[in-house]
Amino acid sequence: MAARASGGGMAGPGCLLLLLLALGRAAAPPGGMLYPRDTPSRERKELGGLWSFRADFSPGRDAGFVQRWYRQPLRETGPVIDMPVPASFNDITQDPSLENYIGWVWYEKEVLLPLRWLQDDHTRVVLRFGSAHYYSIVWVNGVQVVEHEGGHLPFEADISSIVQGSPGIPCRITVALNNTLTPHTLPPGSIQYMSDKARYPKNYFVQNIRFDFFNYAGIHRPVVLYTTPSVYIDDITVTTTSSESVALVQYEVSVVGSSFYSLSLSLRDQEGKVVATSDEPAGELKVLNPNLWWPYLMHESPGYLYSLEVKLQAQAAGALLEDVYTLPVGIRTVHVTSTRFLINGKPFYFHGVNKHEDADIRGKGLDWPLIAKDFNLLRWLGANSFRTSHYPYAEEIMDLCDAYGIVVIDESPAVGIKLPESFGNKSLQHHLAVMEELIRRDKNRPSVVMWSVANEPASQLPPAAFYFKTVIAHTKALDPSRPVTYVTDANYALDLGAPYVDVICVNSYFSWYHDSGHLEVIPLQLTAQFENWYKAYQKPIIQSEYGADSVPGLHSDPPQMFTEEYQKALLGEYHSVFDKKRKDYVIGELIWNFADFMTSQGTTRVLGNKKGIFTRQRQPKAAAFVLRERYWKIANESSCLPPVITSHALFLK
Ligand code: GCB
Repeated sequence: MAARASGGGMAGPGCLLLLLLALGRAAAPPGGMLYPRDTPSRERKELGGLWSFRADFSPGRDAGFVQRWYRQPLRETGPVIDMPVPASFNDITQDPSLENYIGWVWYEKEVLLPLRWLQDDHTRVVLRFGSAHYYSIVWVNGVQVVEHEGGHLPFEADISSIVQGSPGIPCRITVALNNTLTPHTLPPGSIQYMSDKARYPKNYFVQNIRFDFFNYAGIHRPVVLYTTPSVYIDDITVTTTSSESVALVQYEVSVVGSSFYSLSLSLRDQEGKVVATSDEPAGELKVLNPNLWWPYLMHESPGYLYSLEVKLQAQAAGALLEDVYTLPVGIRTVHVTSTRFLINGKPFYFHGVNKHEDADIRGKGLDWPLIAKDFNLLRWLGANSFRTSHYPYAEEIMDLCDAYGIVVIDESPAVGIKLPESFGNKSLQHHLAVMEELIRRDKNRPSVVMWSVANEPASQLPPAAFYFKTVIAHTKALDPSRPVTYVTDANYALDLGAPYVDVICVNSYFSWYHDSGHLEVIPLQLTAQFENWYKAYQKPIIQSEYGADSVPGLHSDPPQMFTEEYQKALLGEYHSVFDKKRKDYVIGELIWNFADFMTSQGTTRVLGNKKGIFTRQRQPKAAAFVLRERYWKIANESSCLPPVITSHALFLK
């Protein structure tokens, strides 16, 4: 895709230098970062709602740091507006300069904590952000507690010593957030100053990006405060293997705060019956006649989850502390052969979608009605899988994939890596740290069957070979239990990273970006695409993107580009080739895209990308019905269920 410029603004050149210097932490921050849950020993408090907000429009975008806005309530340092959390800030007001803002914005929330959290030395209070895009610095009562780079993964800080020192007064949380992308961020971007004074105002600059979605920014996912005892379960890692009659759940528990503790673990089935126990920090739980975790439409009760309850007892300064954490566990295996993708030993065909976290008004902010609607649409469609294009999705979404049996290709935010400078050591170190954060977050999820380390990097450039060899080897070392891929652009004849992936994922847009309007070339070109890739690598192939834009309500027969008929006809041509090749080594098809989504403005985008089979408001276009018929047909052919399940299976769960 061509470079895309988003936004425009005026600021002194010095300000961005300040930003670039600030960005650059390489290692993943420590800690297990288990998802905060209410348990008998832990409480959580949601901080969603309206926060105070100000974008720093000072010429250097640095007034907040110069004047130290974090030292007092934000309203005392200038005007503030109400900003919802979670949400992107871009589409909340009528102000175009906020929609396209680049630089530091400031958020603040004051919250009163329960006294019982503050009076007990053995209680740990943690502040956690599900995600904030892109670079965050957080203060509590004026004291900096955490910095985090990256817009799609959680981060947290132990704030006990700050809040316990001042019980009874509200705790003030201040966040400075910067959405500037540089050649070394993920995704990368660059700032371009427009120095031609005849054409641009003084100090004018734009943010250039080479990915095709709007660079929404803000506190995108839930912010919570939660407690644990001072000796606590920091992390749990689970992997599973199974035969027909016995499964083994290998686990490891890590504890922080003391070396003197005892553990008790029990694995319960969905009826609450204990099926295995242990009191070791690491080991194997044996489950007889296991209920396996099956994908949606492959079994009448997909997404079977056991509960692993971990109880910790420890002595600390004369007190007996107890911590309890319960982790959902799905028992399943994943294997890749040269022609097949096997889940629990059975061939799995990905018939699914690519998505975005994207909607009117809230942008990329987590929204429960939208999440519920999307899962209902996925199941209506008969989709058994999706790829988290092009960044990790919210943990709340991933939880539902685990529970409903929706299979996930879990993608890192490495999209739009096109410039040689984004393949250097600084970018590489950051990419490795992001893979660590992603795997730490999602390693226990049965729905995640493969890691995707990037989308359409310029993998024909010489540094790509070393770069991807390193990222893929690191990913496999972190998680030997799952295959790894990255998603390649069919246009790159030479792909230097492909030798290292387990599955070839390829995106192509025949009769759209090439041979526009000529649907008749698809059979030839798509067949050649599959045959060439298979001949070169003998690895199974997923068509990880294909599609066409359609403006809902636009019609023409014979089909013309941008009509609903053209989108339908293009899909039909692709499907005939898939049907031939899925007998051999093609193991999946993921439509681009589930729904229309917002992009930067440009001559090829009409209020965003219109390749959705649903509109941005989640209404079906004609193509949705084509896909629905196809997916249910494939499900009926390949499932282990009695033949002819209908879409009423939707109501099974
Ligand atoms: C692609 C990209 C995706 C774009 C899509 C398009 O290859 O991976 O992010 O949105 O093409 O519609 O151009």
